Amino acid sequence: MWNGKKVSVIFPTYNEKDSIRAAIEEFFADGWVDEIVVVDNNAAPGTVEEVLKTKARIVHEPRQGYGYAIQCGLREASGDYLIVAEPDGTFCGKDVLKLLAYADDVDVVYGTRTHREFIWSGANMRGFLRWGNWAVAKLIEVLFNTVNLSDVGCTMRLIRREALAQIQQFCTVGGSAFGPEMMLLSILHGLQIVQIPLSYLPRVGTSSVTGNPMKALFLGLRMIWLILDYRVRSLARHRLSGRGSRSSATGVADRKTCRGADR
Ligand SMILES: Nc1nc2c(ncn2[C@@H]2O[C@H](COP(=O)(O)OP(=O)(O)O)[C@@H](O)[C@H]2O)c(=O)[nH]1
Ligand SMILES: [Mg+2]
Repeated sequence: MWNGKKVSVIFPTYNEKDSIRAAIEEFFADGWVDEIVVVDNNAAPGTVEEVLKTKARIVHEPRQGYGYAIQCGLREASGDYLIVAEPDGTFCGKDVLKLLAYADDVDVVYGTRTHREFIWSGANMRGFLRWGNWAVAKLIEVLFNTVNLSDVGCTMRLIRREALAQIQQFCTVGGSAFGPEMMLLSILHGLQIVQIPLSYLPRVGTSSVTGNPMKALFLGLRMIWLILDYRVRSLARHRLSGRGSRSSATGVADRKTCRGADR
């Protein structure tokens, strides 16, 4: 509980059998988190048994993919503040407090993993991955004339329930590019956002996404395509709807009234 608001954490799980129990216990440890919803996305054998040893609730998402898992978790969680993270040891439970500290002021608090001081020794956030995430985030920042962004792939974030209600129906991405889609939707819908540095630690077990450089490259290209697609479509809709004025926050249309993001 934070300032009278119920706090939920959503953990998708696919290949985190050896870290998920410790992650759940760590995220509950400081007392801010009221509920953890684990989304079993056809997870590795033994994962469910590990979760059953904790206070977390399990739901199952049969459609394979990070985006489907998160969308399921966001539907199932009952909190006022909804925190998405990963149970693979890369994020710290104590960083929940960093997100909550901004949650009373903005609608969505995104994490970033590209600040050198917060990248732990051995974490998979060096060289190409770090600068690639930074560059694609800058692409969003420039194309959408939005707030300072420095990471497009950080999966730890907080969204307020009312803010989620504005964008939830427009989510389309079932795979790993769901994170940037949520970011684009929040910008286009005029939500107030901020991005803050979070600690990034070495992963427990094998990464099935950015652990492979070729997979990471293709995911980066997919994200760039998504960003350009959203930019072109939202400008076209804006033009067709005849709105001439630009919002200082989004550069697209009036805040709170823009529905140009549905695809
Ligand atoms: N690869 C993969 N990850 C999934 C899937 N569904 C949910 N996830 C979650 O996506 C997150 C990212 O995967 P991970 O292997 O840690 O990749 P990394 O964060 O890029 O190293 C993890 O929390 C997984 O549990 C899926 O179908 N495939
Ligand atoms: Mg991970």
